[in-house]
Amino acid sequence: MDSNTDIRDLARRIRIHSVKMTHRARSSHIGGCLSMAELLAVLYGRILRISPQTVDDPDRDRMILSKGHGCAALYAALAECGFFPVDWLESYCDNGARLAGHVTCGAPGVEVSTGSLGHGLSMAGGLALAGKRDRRPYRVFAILSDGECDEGSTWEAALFAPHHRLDNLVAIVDYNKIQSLGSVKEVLDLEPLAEKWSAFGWAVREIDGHDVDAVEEALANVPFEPGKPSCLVAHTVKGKGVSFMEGKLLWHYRTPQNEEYDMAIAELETRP
Ligand SMILES: Cc1ncc(C[n+]2csc(CCOP(=O)(O)OP(=O)(O)O)c2C)c(N)n1
Repeated sequence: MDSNTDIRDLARRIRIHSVKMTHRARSSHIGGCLSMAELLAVLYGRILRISPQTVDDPDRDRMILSKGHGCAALYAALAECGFFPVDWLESYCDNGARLAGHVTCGAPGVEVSTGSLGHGLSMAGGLALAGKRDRRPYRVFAILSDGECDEGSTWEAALFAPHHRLDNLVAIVDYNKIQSLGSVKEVLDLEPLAEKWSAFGWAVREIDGHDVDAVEEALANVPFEPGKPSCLVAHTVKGKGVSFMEGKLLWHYRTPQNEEYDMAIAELETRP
């Protein structure tokens, strides 16, 4: 058993919960939950200096899921890591439940509400600047979607962070190449994406976002350069882990139903 078997298993459980939650709630966004399972597993399992006991500690690391429509995966990661009971996941999207259909403050471990895309990096930059000014040791991580890299507010934050030398800030782009109504290439091509972040003054690394060893090695070594914010461009596959969802635009909005649900769960439970 290699050292990251537990993290791969956490990623698998995040995927299984996400499929179950999306099916039960008849909701959307399963593809973008599945693409970032390893990113969340490595962050919560290995990297973040936060635990259920330190959610209010001023020195805790902050993690902002800027692509807030992927909340099922975040809630699953938090539940699996003990921030709240796993059975809360069954109330996902219920009227009045704490686990609403976009990331919502109120669930233990959630820092800020997100879901209106394009705001997460600005909030993360503000928290990182406050940390520097208050001489606090915490780091701020933000997971962005590639769709958010079409938004002006993201690039405003991208300008701001190097200007303030925020080397306590890490942007992780879940680069799954598919948005809600088309591929990134068709909607608004981002290439060369890593070079763009680099030109804005970030220290950038590119990895396979499903390779937990590579994700851990990168995130354990932030800042990538002293004095600069770090950007990790994580190449991922939308729908990863469920073969009939992988790379398919359909699974941005479609709810897995009946036999689709059974097939997805069976594959996630048995695939190595
Ligand atoms: C400001 C804003 N505009 C539109 C939407 C509706 N919306 C939900 S998800 C999405 C895009 C999905 O693609 P991407 O952002 O790349 O996410 P991922 O593929 O990682 O799920 C859009 C436009 C939104 N949530 N916020």
